[in-house]
Amino acid sequence: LKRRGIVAVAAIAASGVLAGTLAQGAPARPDAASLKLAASKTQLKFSVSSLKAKHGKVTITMTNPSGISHAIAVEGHGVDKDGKTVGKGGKSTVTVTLKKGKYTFYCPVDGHRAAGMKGTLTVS
Ligand SMILES: [Cu+2]
Repeated sequence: LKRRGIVAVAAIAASGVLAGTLAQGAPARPDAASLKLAASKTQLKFSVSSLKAKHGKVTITMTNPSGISHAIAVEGHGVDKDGKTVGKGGKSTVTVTLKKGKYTFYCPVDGHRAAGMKGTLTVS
């Protein structure tokens, strides 16, 4: 997460768009947030049950180290978007534009959300 954030900030700084803002400190609202999580190797769970992001464009990437296929999806406030379903070693990514509020991230594979493969994404 940290490394990606630095890369994103560096890219923005290189573009010069937010160079002035960055000179005064971290921008209050970065252009895009990049969140990462993983599926559990052994259970129908994610590595985290909550995520936070600033409003705007948010990308969530899930890595799947398990032998069961999983995906990442986001739902709430009229948003409902699924990433692709991936097997062991794969990555599922979803990019959404979110307003402030609470959303649910979950695995859209049949039965997985009900089994506990879900969490809360709080957007501020
Ligand atoms: Cu799943």
